[in-house]
Amino acid sequence: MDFIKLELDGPIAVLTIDRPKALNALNRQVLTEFSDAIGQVAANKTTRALIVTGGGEKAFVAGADIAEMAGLSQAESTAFAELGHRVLDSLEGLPIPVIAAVNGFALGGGTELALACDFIYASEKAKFGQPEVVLGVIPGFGGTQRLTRIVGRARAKEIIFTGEMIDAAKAKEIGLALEVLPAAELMAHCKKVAGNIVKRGPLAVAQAKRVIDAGADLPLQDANKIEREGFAKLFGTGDQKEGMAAFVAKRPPEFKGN
Ligand code: DAK
Repeated sequence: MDFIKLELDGPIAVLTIDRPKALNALNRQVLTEFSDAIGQVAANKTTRALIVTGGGEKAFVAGADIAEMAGLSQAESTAFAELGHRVLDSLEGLPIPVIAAVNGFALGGGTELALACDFIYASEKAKFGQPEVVLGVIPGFGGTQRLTRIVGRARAKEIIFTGEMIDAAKAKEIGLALEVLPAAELMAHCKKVAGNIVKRGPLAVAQAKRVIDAGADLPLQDANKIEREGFAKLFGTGDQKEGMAAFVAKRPPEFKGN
């Protein structure tokens, strides 16, 4: 892979979009490599959390590659949008927690990529935005939908209609980023949070993610039914037995994810 670095050792994987000369902009090659990397993460049974970040000092991802998009026909633009959606859907669908470490510009497809992660931590240098209207188009990788679900309809419209960037503090204020860290502390913070998650029951964390996501857009009663089913599925697993036996024996659990 030319533009993706994937560290797969240990329980916390780190995926870096590494095309700093173009501020990590997403062209078809980057998206295709990203897709391959997600496949590798999914296939690696020792990986229990993933951190996604951008290479270099300036950017997380400065959007879809404008130079490549400029020449697309309508049919090619449909294929490009489908590729982007497919990749972000597979990122969002990973059964393990995915943390976005937004270390700089996250514009257009960059904000959309971060939104497909489970949550976002931002460096003080981060800038978010959906500047597609500046280019005469609209968000094409899910931004109109995922951003609206996170920050609400009016705030999403403000961001998308104006195309203006917002800084990390504003992103935190509107619930887009969970925390803002000094740049030098961002990865350590993400690894600390991921480290806490990977100590927990892996089947339980995966089930919690599935249930939260599956229920998010359903009426409460239907969503609660999904929770009840997810809760019941964990009973009888090795992790449930181990977690409860360890509590009773006053020792730390040793989960095996079975
Ligand atoms: N694409 C391609 N190259 C990019 C890029 C991008 N998005 N962003 C930056 N670069 C390149 C620059 O061209 C420059 O290349 P060289 O000139 O050195 O060869 C290099 O990265 C460094 O950038 P700057 O020199 O501009 O750096 P500055 O610090 O001065 O400015 C900036 C940083 C982030 C403010 C600026 O680079 C910028 O405004 N970048 C563009 C941000 C942006 O508008 N991103 C695109 C968002 S729109 C769809 C599918 C997808 C989408 C829409 C529709 N369909 C198919 C329906 C998604 C669209 C988007 O993501």
